[in-house]
Amino acid sequence: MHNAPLRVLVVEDQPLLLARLSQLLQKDGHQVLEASSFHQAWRLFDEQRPDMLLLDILLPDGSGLELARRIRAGAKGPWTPIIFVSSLDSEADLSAAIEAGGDDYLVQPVSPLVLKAKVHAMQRLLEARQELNATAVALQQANEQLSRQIRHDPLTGLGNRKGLDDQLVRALGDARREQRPLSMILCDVDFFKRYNDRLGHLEGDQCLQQIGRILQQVCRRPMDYAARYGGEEFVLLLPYTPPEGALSFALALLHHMERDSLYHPDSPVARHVTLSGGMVSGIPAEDEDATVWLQRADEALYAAKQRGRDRFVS
Ligand code: GH3
Ligand code: MG
Ligand code: MG
Ligand code: MG
Repeated sequence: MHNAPLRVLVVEDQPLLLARLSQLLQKDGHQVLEASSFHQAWRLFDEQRPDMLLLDILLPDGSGLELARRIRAGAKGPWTPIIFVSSLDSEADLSAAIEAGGDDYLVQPVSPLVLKAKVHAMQRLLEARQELNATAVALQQANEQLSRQIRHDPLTGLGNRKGLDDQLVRALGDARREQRPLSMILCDVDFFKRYNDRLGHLEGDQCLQQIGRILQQVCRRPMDYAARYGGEEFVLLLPYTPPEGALSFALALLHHMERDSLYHPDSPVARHVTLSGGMVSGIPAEDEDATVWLQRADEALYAAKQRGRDRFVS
């Protein structure tokens, strides 16, 4: 329990009572703001956002009950404890004050000991609430991090299958709504089993990482999306890209692979690691969903493999 000093707004129209309450609070280390009318109190509350209120009921220009209701109605900011302090002592007054939004009620003349204990009780509640808020913020951050992680491939830093699935559904919807073309390229590493067999799985992983970097270089526009779809399969999603655009993407990719991909010790088609790819482009029709597009890309990829690999087919 820290009992950190609070900024307390004391609302009381009788100068002697106001001075006494302020004194008691200051003696316990709190900082006091003073108001002697409804309107002054509201203005101070609005401007200063105190941590707590000691609130009189009968004020020359309004009722403390109304002030409490107004504070509770504008409950955007953090919760502010309100302790009513009044010489009114009937059950009806007490219950009306609590119903208006008060958290506690003290009858004048106030006992210094009781006031101190009541303020401590409110401090405990304030601290519990702060802890809850901190937990909620931490939880939300953990949630955001998790939802990023589940769409992310740790090996290459690209999106993963889940990320691609989400992105593809969104991109198909956007393209259909805006009637603008979308392109998708499904790539598969050629003879990758041989690469692993000759150089080992670790080298294989590094090769996949290098391909990931090449794909990121090729995807220069912010809306382009690259994912590792499976073991040695990758997908590029290219919004606003007609078939000709996808083709020049594929050519750029072939060029980058030739220049930057790793040496393949056992490939019948080239000295470097190569990709084959299947391309799908166009404005998606109503009945074309993600599965249909992936199927078409897979068929084109199969054709690229059949025709000798190290090429892209649409
Ligand atoms: P093709 O040209 O027909 O695509 O031949 P391929 O050898 O690439 O195809 P195949 O599907 O026979 O083999 C794919 C290989 O990819 C098998 C597997 O060992 C390797 N592979 C898949 N995921 C990973 C991975 O995460 N790391 C490594 N190092 N290898 C992987
Ligand atoms: Mg009064
Ligand atoms: Mg494969
Ligand atoms: Mg392969």
